Amino acid sequence: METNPQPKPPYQETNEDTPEIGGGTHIIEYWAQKTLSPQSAKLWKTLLHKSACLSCSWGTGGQKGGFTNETGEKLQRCMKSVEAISAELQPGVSTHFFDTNPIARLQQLSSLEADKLGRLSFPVILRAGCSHYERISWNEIYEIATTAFKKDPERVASYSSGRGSNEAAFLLQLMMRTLGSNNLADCSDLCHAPSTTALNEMFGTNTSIVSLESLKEADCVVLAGANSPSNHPRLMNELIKIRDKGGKVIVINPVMEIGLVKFGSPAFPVKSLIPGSDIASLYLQPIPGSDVALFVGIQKALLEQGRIDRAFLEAYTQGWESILAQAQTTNWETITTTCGVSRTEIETAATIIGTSKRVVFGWAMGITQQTNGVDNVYSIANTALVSGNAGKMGAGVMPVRGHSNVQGFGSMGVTVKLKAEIKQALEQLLGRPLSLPKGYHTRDLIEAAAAGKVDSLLCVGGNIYGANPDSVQAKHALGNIDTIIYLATKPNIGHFHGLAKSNTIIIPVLNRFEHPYKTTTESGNNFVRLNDEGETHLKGADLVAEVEFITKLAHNLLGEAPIQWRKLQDPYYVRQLIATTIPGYEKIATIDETKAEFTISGRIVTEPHFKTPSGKAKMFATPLPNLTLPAAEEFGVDSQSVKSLVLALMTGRSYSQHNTVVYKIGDHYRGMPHRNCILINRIDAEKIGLAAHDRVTVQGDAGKLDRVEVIYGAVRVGAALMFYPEVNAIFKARTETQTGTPAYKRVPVVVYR
Ligand SMILES: Nc1nc2c(c(=O)[nH]1)N[C@H]1C(S)=C(S)[C@@H](COP(=O)(O)OP(=O)(O)OC[C@H]3O[C@@H](n4cnc5c(=O)[nH]c(N)nc54)[C@H](O)[C@@H]3O)O[C@H]1N2
Ligand SMILES: Nc1nc2c(c(=O)[nH]1)N[C@H]1C(S)=C(S)[C@@H](COP(=O)(O)OP(=O)(O)OC[C@H]3O[C@@H](n4cnc5c(=O)[nH]c(N)nc54)[C@H](O)[C@@H]3O)O[C@H]1N2
Ligand code: SF4
Ligand SMILES: [Mo]
Repeated sequence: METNPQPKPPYQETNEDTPEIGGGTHIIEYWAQKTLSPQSAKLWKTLLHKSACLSCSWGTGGQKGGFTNETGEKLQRCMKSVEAISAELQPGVSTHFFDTNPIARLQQLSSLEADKLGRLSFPVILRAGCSHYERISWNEIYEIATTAFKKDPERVASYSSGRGSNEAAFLLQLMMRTLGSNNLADCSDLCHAPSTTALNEMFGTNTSIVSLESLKEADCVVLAGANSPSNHPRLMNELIKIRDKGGKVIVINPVMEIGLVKFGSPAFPVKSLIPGSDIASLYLQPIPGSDVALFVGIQKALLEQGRIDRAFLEAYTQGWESILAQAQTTNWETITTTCGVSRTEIETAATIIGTSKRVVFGWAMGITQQTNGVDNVYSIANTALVSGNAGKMGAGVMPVRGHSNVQGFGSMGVTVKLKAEIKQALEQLLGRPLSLPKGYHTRDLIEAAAAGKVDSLLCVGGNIYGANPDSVQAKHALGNIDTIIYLATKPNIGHFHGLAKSNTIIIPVLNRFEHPYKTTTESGNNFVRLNDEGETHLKGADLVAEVEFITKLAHNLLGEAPIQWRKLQDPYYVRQLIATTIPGYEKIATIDETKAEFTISGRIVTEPHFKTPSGKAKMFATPLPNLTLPAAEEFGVDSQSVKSLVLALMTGRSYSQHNTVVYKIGDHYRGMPHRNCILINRIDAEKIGLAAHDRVTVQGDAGKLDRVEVIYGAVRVGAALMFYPEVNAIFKARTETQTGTPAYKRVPVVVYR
């Protein structure tokens, strides 16, 4: 077994093109270039607008100004936010564009090219048998949409992406549920659904139990499966401050991400920006998909070191006996061969955790996008509990969430797993019982559509085509749906490949800083932001607000009783409904007057009393995963005649994209010059005689990509990394057993020349 002893990891391979630190002056150059460009006046206006950042769930912005975080600190706006805003400030797509470009040509566009077309500015339709999208009137849109959603409620569905507002999300689920449909697929199904499920079982809450304020009191953070320097840049400021005060950061990631080793933050221009601040005190590089083994190992080492907090377990938790028994009986050999991390390293991690006073455990997609994602989260939370790190300030479990308002969508009930309390409140509102069918989450929706069971689909944002595995299947499945309506700000490849059988409609919408009224959003730290009114730069464009579209459609479908949909066109009234139906959201009722942004009540846990029926945290044992990879022959490659390598491929984001939207083709920090690259370890490459920059074929179980450039990187032996959405073309969905989340972070592939 190739293990990875600190302090000199063998996997710290870099190439000549990678910088020495993450962040750094590169960020400032980008800021300068954007903020001094012709677009700069609009950009600054938007940055200063009182609304939550469009990009990630860290939740910067809001009423105290665009640069403020949830504890009121300034200088918290990162470059990713500028990237997102700049894209939204592009000019509109011209009226002639769709007339002159047939769908066949649009299908040639890359994700970057599709986004660069500009803002969608008028509604268009692609009718069955036609070669071009054409402009469509609002009357016809509502006619088609009303007919489409009058169908059997089990055959209609929605998909959403957490970009919109709480108000739009609430209305979407209210409309669908009033119709009798529970088919509320959401991007969180592809993302943090395993966190939601696991946290709910263990703690009786779906979200982080740590606030930003509480994180600041930690003296140790364990960050697993998260590339935060790129995806949640302002979390880095907190890690820098924790290191500065003598605290520790343990990073768990098969890839040595440079920004998690050293990060130069503009928030500390003198001491951090240029030299860079140390982030990881300990960097562990497990085999992809093996985190359960690593965390069971940490539990075992805590046990052996006498650092289990038994008093805490006995008083505040249930099921701890089986966790300790598992740690005791699982032998070291099994643990280290499963996760590929040495016993010494695991023991070092345990010592750091066991000797710290307050530890926060954070994680993202490396943990959830696995077939055992729920177990992964259990194993992290078990480790927190056995070390007494929950139910006090400065400690706890913190899923680092995705889209800027994805958590708000879940809170509003956009999920197939509706909370009993919300269901009851909705029943009261409707004055009748709701008998809800099981409902399709995103993967079930794709499967149901492929089987011809879906007639109509409303997509509130996102790119359901590009985000799903097996692009051929996704295209075929969407092609079986009669009517698809996309509400979107900008064109994406899904609008050109995810085409319905009869009518595909793209409706251009206002974004967060353009609405004619106030809206709200919820951050990953459970903080509700109020977004002020704004206006769009797209003069003369024909845009609609999501709230307006949904309420008009709902009115056509459902009339004015018992819900007065037309009144709900003013989101003020939606907030009144949210206040009475969504637990913890009471304060939203008065937010228009008070302007007081707030932490949702009942979410942050600083006392060892949990929201489970017994008040105790419930622990679940976590079987170690069996992580074999198929032989090359199983991909149809003859390993006798072709030199090949089977690897566990992690698929994710480059440093310059937001999900399926690519902003720049290269990844500066990983030294990957374009999208068609594979990051692998030199040791693996040399096994089959490959040199850096050679071109290879990467093949999965659904297809292959050719002429992929080999990039040597600090990724552990046996693993590799590539970018989505492009790589979604080559593999079928293997999914998390409880939530259907695709295992995007452990895709078996074969690599050959
Ligand atoms: N700029 C920017 N910000 C974003 C996004 C974006 O695309 N761009 N997307 C938003 C969304 S929706 C989300 S969900 C988040 C995503 O945020 P992240 O989860 O940080 O994003 P990923 O690129 O999926 O990277 C996950 C990390 O997991 C590691 N990893 C892979 N497999 C394993 C494993 O088996 N174990 C462990 N421990 N680690 C593993 C990878 O090496 C990588 O560093 O970011 C949000 N913020
Ligand atoms: N292989 C692989 N696949 C993955 C992942 C992975 O790590 N690897 N990650 C998964 C994850 S975590 C996620 S969250 C999904 C992301 O999946 P989605 O959320 O479905 O996709 P996005 O790329 O975020 O959607 C981008 C589009 O949203 C629209 N949009 C932007 N702002 C707004 C707005 O304000 N309103 C409306 N209505 N539309 C707007 C724009 O048209 C833009 O093109 O991808 C998943 N797919
Ligand atoms: S950390 Fe996230 S929320 Fe904060 S400014 Fe950056 S992208 Fe926006
Ligand atoms: Mo996500």
